[in-house]
Amino acid sequence: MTKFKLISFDTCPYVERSRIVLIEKGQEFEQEFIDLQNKPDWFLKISPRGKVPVLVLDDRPIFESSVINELLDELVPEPAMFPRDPVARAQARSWIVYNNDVVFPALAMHWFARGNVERREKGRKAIREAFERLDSFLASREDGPFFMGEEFGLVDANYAPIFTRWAAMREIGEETLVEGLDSLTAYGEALLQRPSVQQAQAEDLTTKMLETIKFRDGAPA
Ligand SMILES: N[C@@H](CCC(=O)N[C@@H](CS)C(=O)NCC(=O)O)C(=O)O
Repeated sequence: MTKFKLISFDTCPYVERSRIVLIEKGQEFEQEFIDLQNKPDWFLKISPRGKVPVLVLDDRPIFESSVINELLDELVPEPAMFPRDPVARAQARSWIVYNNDVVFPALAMHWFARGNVERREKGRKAIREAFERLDSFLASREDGPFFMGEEFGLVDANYAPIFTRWAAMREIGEETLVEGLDSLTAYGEALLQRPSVQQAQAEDLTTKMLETIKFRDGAPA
């Protein structure tokens, strides 16, 4: 029996983050996929916000991807995915909060604009601003190729789903959002080469993303 059970949704980027961490930690895990349009009662009981991922560990549910990932790093200490130095660790957490609170909401605004041109434009502007900020941090660090240096860590698991969705952004002509941002582009390439990032992504993710964007575009605003 596997120790970890992840309540999942195929294309969810937050679930993808936890899958990356479980793979990096070499853990076998079970996944239970649920229909987010028709959430089962048992799920609503263990997920106060009705969101995936939820990690179920010995019948104890943990929600919020960032919390799940820190827990996994504590439970399975090797390979360590957070810097040991407390200041660097705090810095890593800060950039995770930045991604959760700024970058992902901007991406979601763009992807789910539902044909609302003004909303899509607002999302695009917010993405570009956030990307410029990330690029300047990445350009200022002393070593790479990952966010906090040579080692792949929790910040990287947090940011990777942006880049696994980038092929879909290219398809819809949004590749200019990274234009001139060389450090961010190089960082994205390093993430996409990571085996855990490749394994964690949903099959046919690009096609599914494009369908989602199209479906949302057709839906009433
Ligand atoms: N802050 C949460 C966000 C999770 C999230 O938004 N998950 C989406 C799917 S990608 C979800 O479950 N949405 C269902 C809903 O909001 O009804 C995390 O990091 O775990």
